[in-house]
Amino acid sequence: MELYFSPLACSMATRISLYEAEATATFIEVDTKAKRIVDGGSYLEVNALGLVPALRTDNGELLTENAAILQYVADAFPHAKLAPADGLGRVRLQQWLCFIGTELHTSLFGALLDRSAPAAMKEYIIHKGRERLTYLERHLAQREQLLDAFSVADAYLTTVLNWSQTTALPLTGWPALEAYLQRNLRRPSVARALTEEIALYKRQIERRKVA
Ligand SMILES: N[C@@H](CCC(=O)N[C@@H](CS)C(=O)NCC(=O)O)C(=O)O
Repeated sequence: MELYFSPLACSMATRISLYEAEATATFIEVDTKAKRIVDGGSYLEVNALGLVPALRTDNGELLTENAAILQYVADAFPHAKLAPADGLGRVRLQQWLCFIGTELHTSLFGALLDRSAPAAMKEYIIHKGRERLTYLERHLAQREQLLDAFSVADAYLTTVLNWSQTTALPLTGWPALEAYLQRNLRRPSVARALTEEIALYKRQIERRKVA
């Protein structure tokens, strides 16, 4: 399979999941600002929305949206146990994937990372976001991971919470979230993905300077 990704973006959740499964995949870097594939070609021809991640399956199907791609990866590599096998467990996984995607990724951290968003809007977003983080804090205060074991939802949440380090919303007021993040950053799959993507991110910054 081929993963279209941008360094340190939400697509890193899929890279982490692939590493958890020890799966082989081709990683295709995208400049989401320029909407170009770094090695050449328009990314809009792959995904008309210009968003990462996108995943090309071995059968040639193109999948988009984190929640869908992550579940596809979990199902493709069942030995990695990245999604619960029972019906209710799968619904709980979807519940968390939706929560992360809508309440944290897009409407909170995604908006805070948007340099063009007005300051007053960011203040309002932080105000609303605090409630979401407190809700999550209560859930994680008694648990190591979102469900009974590390799942694709944790790969996604770890990726998104990692952005808190560069926004005006550090996790200092949420000790369970901070502990969860630090614990997962030490997982081999996460540490490997992060090391590789930080290096690619630095190269992306250099490339943009000369462009
Ligand atoms: N709903 C999408 C959102 C994906 C998304 O926001 N991707 C960001 C990176 S984290 C992106 O590609 N941004 C580029 C842009 O907004 O043009 C999903 O869950 O996959």
